[in-house]
Amino acid sequence: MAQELLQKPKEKLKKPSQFQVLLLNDDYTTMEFVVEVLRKFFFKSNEAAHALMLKIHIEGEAVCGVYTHDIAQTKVSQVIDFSRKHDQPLMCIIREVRGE
Ligand code: TYC
Repeated sequence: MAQELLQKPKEKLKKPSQFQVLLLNDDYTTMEFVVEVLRKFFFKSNEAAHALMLKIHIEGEAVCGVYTHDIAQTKVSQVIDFSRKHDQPLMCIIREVRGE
């Protein structure tokens, strides 16, 4: 048998890359709507959603969750679809977590 077949495979399993999902501040989306989005798509409590909404309002953005790429991208689509259906300009983006 060829030597390579006798060797154990090198167990180099990489952790899947992680992606932050962020909401961005704007001047038009209502605070109530952002709280609803944080509860509905990121499963935040009412208090946590309110605190996070205020952080975004003051600082311009905040991380709402961290996921693998497919799930992060799905969150972005869900939030943007839901927002446009309700005539809100809310923006949601993903950002890769670096250096893991
Ligand atoms: N700045 C918005 C307002 O004053 C509220 C807001 C918060 C909008 C967070 C977007 O991601 C956001 N109505």
